[in-house]
Amino acid sequence: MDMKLYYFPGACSLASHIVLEWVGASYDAVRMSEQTIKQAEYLSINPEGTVPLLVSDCFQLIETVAILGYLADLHPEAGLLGDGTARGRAEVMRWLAFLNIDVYKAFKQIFTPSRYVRDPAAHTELAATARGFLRTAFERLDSRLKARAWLADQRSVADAYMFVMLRWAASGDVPVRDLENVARFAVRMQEDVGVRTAIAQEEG
Ligand SMILES: N[C@@H](CCC(=O)N[C@@H](CS)C(=O)NCC(=O)O)C(=O)O
Repeated sequence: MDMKLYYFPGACSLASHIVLEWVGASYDAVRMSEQTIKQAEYLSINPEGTVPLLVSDCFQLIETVAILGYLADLHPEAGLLGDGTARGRAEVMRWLAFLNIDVYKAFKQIFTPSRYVRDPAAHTELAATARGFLRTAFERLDSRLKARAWLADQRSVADAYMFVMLRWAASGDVPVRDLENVARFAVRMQEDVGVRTAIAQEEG
């Protein structure tokens, strides 16, 4: 059975979609929406009601970090978790953790502030604080990319995830345009065939 990736456009599931392309997997992409992921049919396969969900041989996997790791482990030849050394893998995990825990959570405070504070009057302040945090986070990513093309020593799953966070920077009004190394990274990703294919499938 081909793998199935459940996604909705613009969501963090794009990172898994890109990695499916990078490893050359045979898969179906199943388009969902913010509404359909809360309906009984989907909740019966993913009670969390979130994307991404990867279904493979009756094995159902949620959590982006787990899915990215699983796909990379299925295709070690793609080298998306480093060069096969413990140190290479640790470098990838370092950036993946930073993106998934710190950066992702800060974006959630901009996009879904009511999950963090009840008082609507506090939402603007929460989003402004998150934007400040994110600006510093992207400066850190920019300085990391100063003398290198990818976050780790070679292209990895962390780059796919960072690309999604960069797209969110535009929709979440986080200023990153002046960060030259980040801008070069964005162009490199936008020109990548796998990235283009995943985006075309999601937006087509
Ligand atoms: N920790 C999960 C979070 C998954 C998640 O919250 N995905 C978002 C889209 S980026 C979603 O499905 N949101 C719908 C909701 O939380 O109701 C991961 O990293 O995969």
